Amino acid sequence: MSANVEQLETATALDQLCVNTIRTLSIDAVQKANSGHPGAPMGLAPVAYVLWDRFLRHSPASPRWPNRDRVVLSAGHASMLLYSMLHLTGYDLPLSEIEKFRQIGSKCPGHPEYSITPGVETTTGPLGQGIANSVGMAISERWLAAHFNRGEDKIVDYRVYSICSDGDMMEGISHEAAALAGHLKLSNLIWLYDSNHISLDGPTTLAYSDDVESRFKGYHWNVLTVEDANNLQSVEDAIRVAQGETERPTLIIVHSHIGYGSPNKQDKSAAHGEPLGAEEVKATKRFYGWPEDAQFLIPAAAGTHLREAVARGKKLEADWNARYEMWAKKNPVLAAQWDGIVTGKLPEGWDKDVPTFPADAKGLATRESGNKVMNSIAKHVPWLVRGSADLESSNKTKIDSQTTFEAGSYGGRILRFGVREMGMGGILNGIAASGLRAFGGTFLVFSDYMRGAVRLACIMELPVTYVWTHDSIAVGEDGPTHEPVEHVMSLRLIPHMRVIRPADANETAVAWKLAIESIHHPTALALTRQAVPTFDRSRYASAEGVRKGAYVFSDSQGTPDVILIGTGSELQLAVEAQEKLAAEGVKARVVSMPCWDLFEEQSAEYKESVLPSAVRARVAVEAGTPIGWERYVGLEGKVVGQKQFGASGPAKEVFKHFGFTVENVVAHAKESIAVVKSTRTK
Ligand SMILES: Cc1ncc(C[n+]2csc(CCOP(=O)(O)OP(=O)(O)O)c2C)c(N)n1
Repeated sequence: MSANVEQLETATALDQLCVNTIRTLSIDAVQKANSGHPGAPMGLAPVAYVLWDRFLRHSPASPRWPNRDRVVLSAGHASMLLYSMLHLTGYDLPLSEIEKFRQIGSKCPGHPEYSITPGVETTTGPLGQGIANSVGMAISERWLAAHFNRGEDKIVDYRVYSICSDGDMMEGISHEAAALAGHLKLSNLIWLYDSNHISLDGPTTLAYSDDVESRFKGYHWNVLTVEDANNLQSVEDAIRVAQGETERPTLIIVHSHIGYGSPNKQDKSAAHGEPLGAEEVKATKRFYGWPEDAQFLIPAAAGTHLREAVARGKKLEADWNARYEMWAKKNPVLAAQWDGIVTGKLPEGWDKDVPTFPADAKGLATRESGNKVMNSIAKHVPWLVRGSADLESSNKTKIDSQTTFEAGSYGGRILRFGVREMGMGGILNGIAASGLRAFGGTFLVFSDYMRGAVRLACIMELPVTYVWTHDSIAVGEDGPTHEPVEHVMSLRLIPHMRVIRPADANETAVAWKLAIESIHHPTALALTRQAVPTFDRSRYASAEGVRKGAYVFSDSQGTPDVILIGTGSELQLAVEAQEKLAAEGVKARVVSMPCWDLFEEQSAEYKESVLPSAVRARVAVEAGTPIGWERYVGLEGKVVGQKQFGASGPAKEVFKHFGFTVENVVAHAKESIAVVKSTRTK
């Protein structure tokens, strides 16, 4: 028997009405889209309801209010749960968008996407990433609080919640992120873990028998359990206890039923990732005491109650604004910094101390020059924080005269990730999404460990900077496991990524400036372990050319016979080859190409001016895979690249062994010239 709406509003307690509204909205959106994941929203609706209704300090009318609590739905496949909450609590997400769930152009895409939907704090979907982001957000809150709050004058005191699932818990990144959160005693962090014992392929017992409670206790977390997700009071009690915790992050293990209320699919993986089906939707609605034919029904009482969040949020924001005004009057210098963080504006003169490096044949490694440049910027950008995955001394990522961010002392700008590259990647995204400028370092070869998070930084257009050093086979003695070969090229493949491989100290300075100026692009700095000469810029073109991705570094007299394109540490080989070829009467132009992505953004005229199409003899020199260079050298061009894994040995010998010599570049140039000639005469 199905109820009518009036009966339902009087007969059902308001809380239950709201919970079932969340459930049925999610069910209907998935059913209409004929695609999506109804099960988790059905099981978790009571948890979301309690969190949003009784705890969350947010302002739906002002989704970016800086002191709002953050909620990260790490189990991104349960996106309809989040969209239902955002719609019902009054965000600018009309029902018409929910009705277009998973359709092109909808504000309700399949998985939550940062900057598409108001109220979505981060893009989730790849399991485990969201919870790592939440750790970055909690770190940011602690840092902002330590930096800006003054005694009783507090402008930062928000909490970070994450809703996560069995899949999140299984992913390796959750281990790294949770361990660090426990170590740092991030008591502002609360994870609500949906323990429903079902994942995509079936029961989690197929592959998962972790004792999650012991695991998190081992990370020094506060662990609480809610035996029944449908018991609103026990969910509320647990969150309240978590909020009272001052020393540890809290994990609330919530036992729930996937697909709750579906007569044939509850507690089955069939409820996980496909619509319930028209008949099952009806049967489920009957179970909830819902009108079985109503779709996208929001009973007035539920709608009104949940939308009270708007007025509450306005009040919270107004109170905060008043606090902020008083605080800003007393702390004008800090207020200017706060403004910079919130608006993304850099402080006046942030780059005024960036050094210009004098010509020096011996030179220095770009990781070294990078450190000098970074420090010259860091002293003017107080909210530039950095981390390294236990490789600070190798990556040269130390910020001078700064302290470590550590448990109980959260004002330091040096983040220590430990040997946790995956966690670092996800945490950096959470930090960047919180307005701080962040960079993280490890060896370039281990960028693979970070790649999932890097890809998300690109999707989210977050200005994270990666300091990836030891950028070629010139790592030397450590051998092939530590020598990147395919990395630079494969990172170039990620849309929106700026991969910059500077050739000398002055190119490194411009590269760092670009990274810091960036608002919408992650930047990868591929830096050398070994010294590279600092070029004499009175003889060669200005390093400002890096801004265009590629530039004519050294031209020939008259039309060149061949163009030599170099990146990073191999530019010097191209320069020396140019001289050798000149001695033999061959005119070569040298192009420095530190960043493909920026070059691609230039006008056709500019590109033609650097790489004239009439000059078809070309050689690219890069100690990485040659695959892809055809784009710039063409079919008649040649690549001095690294086809196979490297080798263990002194760097100079490894380089020579694999053909990174001036002679080899000269030989390839001649070959390319010969190929062009032969095709011309045919
Ligand atoms: C990194 C990653 N691997 C695989 C998937 C595909 N996937 C989406 S949901 C899911 C199962 C998740 O089960 P659980 O987290 O328990 O969610 P529930 O079944 O409770 O909705 C899988 C494997 C993914 N989204 N991300």
